[in-house]
Amino acid sequence: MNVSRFLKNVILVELFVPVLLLTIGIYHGLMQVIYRAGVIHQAAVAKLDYYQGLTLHGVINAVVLTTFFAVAFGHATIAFYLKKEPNRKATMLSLILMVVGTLLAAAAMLSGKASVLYTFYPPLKAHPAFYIGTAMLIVGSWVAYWDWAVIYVRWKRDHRDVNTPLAVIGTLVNFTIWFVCTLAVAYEVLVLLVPWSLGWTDGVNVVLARTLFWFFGHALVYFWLLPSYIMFYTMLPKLAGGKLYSGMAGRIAFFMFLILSIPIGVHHQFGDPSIGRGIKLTQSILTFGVAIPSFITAFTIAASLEYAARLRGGKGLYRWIWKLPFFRKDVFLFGYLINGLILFIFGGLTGLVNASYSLNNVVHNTSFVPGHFHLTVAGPVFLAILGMSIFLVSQLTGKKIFLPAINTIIPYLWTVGVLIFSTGLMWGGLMGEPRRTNMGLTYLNPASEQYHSYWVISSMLGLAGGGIMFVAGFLYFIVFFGTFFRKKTAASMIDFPVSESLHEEKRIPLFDTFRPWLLLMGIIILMAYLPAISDALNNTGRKAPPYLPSDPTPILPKK
Ligand code: HAS
Repeated sequence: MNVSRFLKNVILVELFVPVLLLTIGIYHGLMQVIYRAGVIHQAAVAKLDYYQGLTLHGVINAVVLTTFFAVAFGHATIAFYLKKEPNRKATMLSLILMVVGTLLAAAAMLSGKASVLYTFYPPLKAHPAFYIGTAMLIVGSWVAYWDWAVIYVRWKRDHRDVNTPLAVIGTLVNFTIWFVCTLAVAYEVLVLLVPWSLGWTDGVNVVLARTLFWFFGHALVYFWLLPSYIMFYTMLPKLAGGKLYSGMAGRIAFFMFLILSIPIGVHHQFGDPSIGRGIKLTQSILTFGVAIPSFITAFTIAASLEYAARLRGGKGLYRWIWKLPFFRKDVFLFGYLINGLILFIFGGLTGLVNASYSLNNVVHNTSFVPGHFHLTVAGPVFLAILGMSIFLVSQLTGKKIFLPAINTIIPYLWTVGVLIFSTGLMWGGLMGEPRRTNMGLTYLNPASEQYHSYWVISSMLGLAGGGIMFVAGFLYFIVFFGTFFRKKTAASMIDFPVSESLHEEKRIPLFDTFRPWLLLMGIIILMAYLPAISDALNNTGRKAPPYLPSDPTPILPKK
């Protein structure tokens, strides 16, 4: 499909800006493992301290990159499937808000005035520019979503009896989850944090702020994940040379995410004494519910891959796997997506450990948690972003991929790195290794009284894995920027691989409409969150004194 110059440029900017920032994000990923393994015993390197680096790493990699990518991929998906480009004014407004917001937040972080990590829990306090910038980034992504919703409603009016393409359902489900969950964080930022940060109010209800954050925070992870799911369902079977085993399974999975992604955020607050046990148990059970669409996806995609491999002559119970196109340069996207799926098997299993109300007590706030989330967000999410960004840049600029052989091995190298890294973190976590801690200053500093030899081997594994991930990330930058800046050889276009369905499935209108699902979503959210918010308002306890991220003791008022 041909795309206008306008849309092409917008998508390219939305890929280029976050990938440029990602160079900072990845550098700070490497610094994290170096600090934590006790290789250096300093609070800062090159005038950037540990918590400033961790904030840059989390915000750039997990918030900026993912949001820009979701919007860029959404523009491409809506235009490709509904054959309608987005409204230019809305798209420009969205882009400007996102870029200016990101620059504001980046300035606050780089100047050291917002070392509050990506969760920005009060009583850690950031400069107002950090909160305002993040809010602008989010509002910019809403503008794109509203415009796609209008395009979809008009398209549907003319195609009442035609199934909406699965990729469009996935995109709209994803941004609906995003819109609803970001309302809570917008309230937290605009009503609680910005006035507090400006000095207009002298205290914050910390429990309420955290509850509003996690209303957003866990749904956020599905906002990261669903673009990858769109690729797994609509592209991977085709890339493998086969068909999608069931399109209906994909629809069911997306609508299940719509109703279950938000009302589970309290599973991040199992250790929070202000929230009642009944609510925690309810949200723990709902969390097991949100794993169901991923199990559906696992079986559907595995069946689709087996079908493709058998078409290529694959035999045996498992031997067919070797017929899949793992290292073919022309379908390099396959390598990025399949590696993401393999990592997600372990990411999903460790998520289920976290979700268990009782087991969570063992792993909460230990390095087990980053072990889990690097198998998810640095797994299927990040690999799909890397692969698709190279795919889109090559197609939109009409340029051949730079170093295609290197491009093919990047996802494998990354996967080996993540597996080693996460094993180290999770192993250490089970031995009590804390997360978010510069262990080089204390626990892994032989000169410190707090030296703790238990975590030497696990953190060394983390360092080895992190080093491999850094090399893979570096190679990705070479391929991405190399492709971006080479000579054009073809016309600009978007031509996604499109998987056909293996079976002819009857159209069921319930799985091609949003209304009943939105209603159900609202009911479940109210049931799960009204009691949690009530507890957060009523069991606040004393106001917490302010803290610095580098010191676990409060900053006491001067006498
Ligand atoms: Fe999580 C903490 C529970 C999924 C990200 N999670 C986090 C944090 C992040 C994160 C960032 O209940 C830390 C937040 C912080 O800073 O404090 N998570 C879950 C559960 C799932 C889950 C139950 N998480 C994700 C995803 C993420 C993500 C996805 C990012 C994208 N998580 C938790 C909990 C905590 C938590 C607690 C709080 C811990 C604490 O105490 O602080 C589920 O959605 C997982 C379901 C997934 C599956 C896997 C299905 C497998 C598939 C692959 C199939 C493979 C194939 C390949 C087909 C059941 C789909 C075949 C291969 C061939 C070669 C043929």
